Amino acid sequence: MKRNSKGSAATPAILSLLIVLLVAITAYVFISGKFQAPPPITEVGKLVDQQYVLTLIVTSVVFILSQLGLAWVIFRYRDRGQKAQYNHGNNKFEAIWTTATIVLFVGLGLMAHHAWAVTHLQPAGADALQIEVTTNQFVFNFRYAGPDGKFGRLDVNQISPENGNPVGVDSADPNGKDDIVVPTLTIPVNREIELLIRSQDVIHNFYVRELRLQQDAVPGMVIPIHFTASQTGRYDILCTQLCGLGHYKMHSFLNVVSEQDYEAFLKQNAAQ
Ligand SMILES: [Cu+2]
Repeated sequence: MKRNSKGSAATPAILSLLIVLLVAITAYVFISGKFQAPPPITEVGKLVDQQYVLTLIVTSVVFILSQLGLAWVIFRYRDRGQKAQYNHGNNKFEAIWTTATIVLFVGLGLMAHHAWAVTHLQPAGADALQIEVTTNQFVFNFRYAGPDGKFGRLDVNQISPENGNPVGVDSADPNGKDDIVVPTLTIPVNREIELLIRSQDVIHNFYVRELRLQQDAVPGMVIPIHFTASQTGRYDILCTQLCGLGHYKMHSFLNVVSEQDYEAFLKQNAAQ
């Protein structure tokens, strides 16, 4: 069918402006800094943030240019009654943007490798303070080895929150007599901590925003993570796996305290 009539300029103009507006709102959300995560309290957390900002800058440039390009093309090539033109692609352009994308993503991945490796590939130091984290619907429990430095054996048949033994420390094991089990995590500042993460039922998660660390707790596995917090304070521990109806209230606290306060915490709980 032959057409000579021009299409309305208002439709492409509105669509182009809408795209520009959405780009501006998206940019504002990030640039305003109103939705930022709280500052990190570990060196690794700072590396993670640097990587995040770098990735955000690179992807923002691509996002903004491509969306503004789209807005321009929509208006520039609107229906003026002309014959529509098209082509079957351009191998040169295909090669350029595919290569650019590969270089960009592989490059960002390589740059992030250090932050990932120190957390996930390197084990904790030999003198790291070990604390066991046990999750179940819908609580966290933290176990310290006590003065002997040894965790007692666990026995599933002895799990009994009602009798003060939520993780099931075996009463027959002398190593377990001095173990401390508490519902909040207290750690000394500037000391490497290794958490041994377990679950008694379904998949849960240990997440502390300020540590920039998130690790699933998987039944049947003991998963280690390690970090060194360099700032005292009280931080939220959240479960970020939808683990059941009570998931929304599965929550605890990480208290990062001075060495003296940590000793006092151990004494206070050992006495009980
Ligand atoms: Cu959970």
